[in-house]
Amino acid sequence: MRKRFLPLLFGIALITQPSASYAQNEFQVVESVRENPDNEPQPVHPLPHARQLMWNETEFYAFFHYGINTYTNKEWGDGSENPSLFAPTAAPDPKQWLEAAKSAGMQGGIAVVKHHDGFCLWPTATTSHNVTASSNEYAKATNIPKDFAAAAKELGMKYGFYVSPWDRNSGYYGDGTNNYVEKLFIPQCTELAAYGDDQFEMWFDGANGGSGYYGGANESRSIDASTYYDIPNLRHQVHQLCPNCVMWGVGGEARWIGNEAGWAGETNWLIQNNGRGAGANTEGAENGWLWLPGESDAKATTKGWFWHEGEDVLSAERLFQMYLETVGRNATLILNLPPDKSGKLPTATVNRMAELGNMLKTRLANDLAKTAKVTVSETRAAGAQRNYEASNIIDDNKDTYWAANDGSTSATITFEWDNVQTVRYVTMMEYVKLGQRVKNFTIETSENGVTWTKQGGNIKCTTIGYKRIIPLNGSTSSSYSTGYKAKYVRITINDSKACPTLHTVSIF
Ligand code: FUL
Repeated sequence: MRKRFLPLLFGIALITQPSASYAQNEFQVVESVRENPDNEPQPVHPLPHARQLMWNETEFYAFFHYGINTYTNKEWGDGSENPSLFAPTAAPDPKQWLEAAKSAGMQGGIAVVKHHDGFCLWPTATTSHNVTASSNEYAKATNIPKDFAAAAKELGMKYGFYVSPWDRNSGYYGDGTNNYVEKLFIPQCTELAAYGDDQFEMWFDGANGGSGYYGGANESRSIDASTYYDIPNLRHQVHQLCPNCVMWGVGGEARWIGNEAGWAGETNWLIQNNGRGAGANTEGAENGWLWLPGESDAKATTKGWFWHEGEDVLSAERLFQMYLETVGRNATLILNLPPDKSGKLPTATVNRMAELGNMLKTRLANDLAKTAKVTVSETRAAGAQRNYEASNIIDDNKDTYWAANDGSTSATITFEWDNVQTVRYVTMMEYVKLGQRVKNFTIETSENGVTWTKQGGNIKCTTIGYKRIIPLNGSTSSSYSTGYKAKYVRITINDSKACPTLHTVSIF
């Protein structure tokens, strides 16, 4: 094959390369022209799957814990609950849930449709332990996956479902056979996948085993989570219907950040050494072999994941801090908003979400970088269809990027305005399609271009990844108070696994 194409390729080399360089190593030159006409940097492995990249872009989304526990004042039902205990006082209203999430600036939501108690919030064929078995009229007509998917589509939001692998109702669970996984778990996920081929995430909690009703056995059962759920087959079944659906947690395509308090490590890699439950970690692993980005799950309210009497909502300031400590640290944030017994979010939650949305807009929406002149210490040579100019950083296009030359592991990017600005936050995004690279950076401001002040306090300016937001005063809890006067902002990349790439920098 190679021999046959050699004369043609040789011709290309003659046209595109200066004679001195092709003469040194003609075949290598030919190969690189053929394979990398755009002169893109070599990827740094491991790399994300397309669905994982799309998932990362969802950034901030809601969690809705609603189910039989909403009516029994529990966090974990044991599976023995009579279905009639699920008794909404009005028709559950997923559209109202998602509208509140949207007003907070969230891009989507995940609805719990089966928790550990095994009660299904849709008319499933897999078990009678579902909404249709309740004597309540609103319950009988409930189909959360159907209504949630429809509302998300109407509102232009992303959506997905939480389906608990652990099922404390089923007599099959952990009975020493494959029955549970074959007859309930995978068919349930497949039923859910059929509620919309554009789902972005299916949520598989790691809690498993222990005591439960288990079809009346009322005993303790344990399973080996590394093999029991037949994950390869589960993924296959779901991805056939929903190719862009990231299988979270037990599914092994995105990891738990390792706490439920709404923070990720300041250093945080999108890669890890272990999949599934074992990969849970605040920082990931610099030399991991597997793309496994982190998701932080946290509560917006003061009590449980499910709604309880006397529930209060955290302040917008506290929620903004969580945002900075998760989305701003290269993780995604799934923020829980529990609907109450009426199947709606309480007014206090709705109002707080609007307040948070306004705060995000005030603080992180007016991008000053777009009005700046951007200069860089070096620019990679353009290829046939692509250039790597500094202006790509502020063009609002995630598919164009600035890149340094091969062999460079440091660089500076400087923003300059005609007039002095007040700045508080710097947001950076690597072009992670080619792998996560940056290991260390510095941010400085200057009013005159001569004297520079290092910003960010004691924050570890290590990884960037999909997104990093640095509050310049070094505080995530009171980040807005102190602004800095600057005619210049300079980002210095001090160390990187290979030549750095950035597709966006924003300054607020
Ligand atoms: C946990 C579960 O056990 C909780 O009930 C809740 O659903 C939370 C989001 O995940 O592991």
